[in-house]
Amino acid sequence: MEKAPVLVLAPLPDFLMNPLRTAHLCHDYFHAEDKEALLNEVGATIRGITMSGGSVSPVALLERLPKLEIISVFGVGYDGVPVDWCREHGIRVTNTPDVLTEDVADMASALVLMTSRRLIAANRFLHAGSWKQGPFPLAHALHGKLAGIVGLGRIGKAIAHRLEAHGMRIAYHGRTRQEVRWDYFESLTGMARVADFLVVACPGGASTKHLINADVLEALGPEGTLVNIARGSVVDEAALIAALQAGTIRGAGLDVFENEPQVPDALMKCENVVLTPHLGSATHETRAEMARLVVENLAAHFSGAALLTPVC
Ligand code: NAP
Ligand code: 8YV
Repeated sequence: MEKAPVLVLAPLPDFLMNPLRTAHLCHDYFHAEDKEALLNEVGATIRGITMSGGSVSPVALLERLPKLEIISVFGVGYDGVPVDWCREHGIRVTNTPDVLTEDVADMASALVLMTSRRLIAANRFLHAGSWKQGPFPLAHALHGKLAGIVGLGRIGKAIAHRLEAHGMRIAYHGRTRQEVRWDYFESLTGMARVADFLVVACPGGASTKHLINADVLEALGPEGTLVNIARGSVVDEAALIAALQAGTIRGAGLDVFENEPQVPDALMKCENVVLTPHLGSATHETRAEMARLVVENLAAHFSGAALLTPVC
């Protein structure tokens, strides 16, 4: 059978690219020096796209691919895909839900622990030999504190369970109230006002852009900490930096940033932050499962079978 031509929009690991290359005719758009020449050469033949959760497939690019049938995202977040446009044009979209939930929730709860107990600063303190001069300053307890989850979906719920195990109280904000035991806040600012930790776990994209703005950060207040494992676009990064510098919030634990892999110097210079380079799902086990879903979704589509994890 002839291999279907697939355009690769992101740098993807070998354990994903190897099976993709075996099954399809892969064209590396991400690394192509002359992207225009590549599109002119193969654009009219392309039937599939693969990309990561953090990458983008703009309409202007998709319009150059008249035979495109499917976009298979290596990630659960598909805010980089114009899903409504794809639906209108009969293009299928798949993602990798569930298999990464536990790892991403682990990362969120690690950021909560690391910010509350100031583990990075403590590690630096010990390595600098400062312990001999005196003890590291006291940090803050988690038990009894309130974690407000923004976006109580698959990952948000897994975070809530972990933070409960640390003795924290849980509340959540989203567009809809759910049948759960935790308190619902229709108002995000209202939840921020009472929360000790605001943990962001909603999707990215236009509808959540800068949901965490200066007003929400002001409501979180000087004893509050922001943790974001969702998307950088959800947080107004300039407002966050201003709040961290002024001490109008206590700290932040961030796995995602507005303009990855660029992280503003001003943010990196803040003492009260823990920053990780988008590592939520970055374990051997989970990335292998994500890769399997990408490969199997494409295989299912091109063999006429039902998609495993369709978005549309
Ligand atoms: P999910 O199950 O679809 O949950 C998303 C939740 O967000 C839902 O509960 C939804 O509830 C809520 N939500 C949607 N729009 C909202 C809004 N405007 N305001 C507040 N809440 C809103 O998705 P998931 O599997 O948990 O994944 C969540 C996100 O995590 C992904 O989209 C991705 O961006 C991010 N992620 C990051 C990493 C990483 O490596 N850091 C890894 C995986 C995923 P309502 O519909 O009731 O509002
Ligand atoms: C990945 C993610 O880092 O699933 C998502 O939405 O952001 C992450 O799991 C990414 O998609 C792989 O590059």
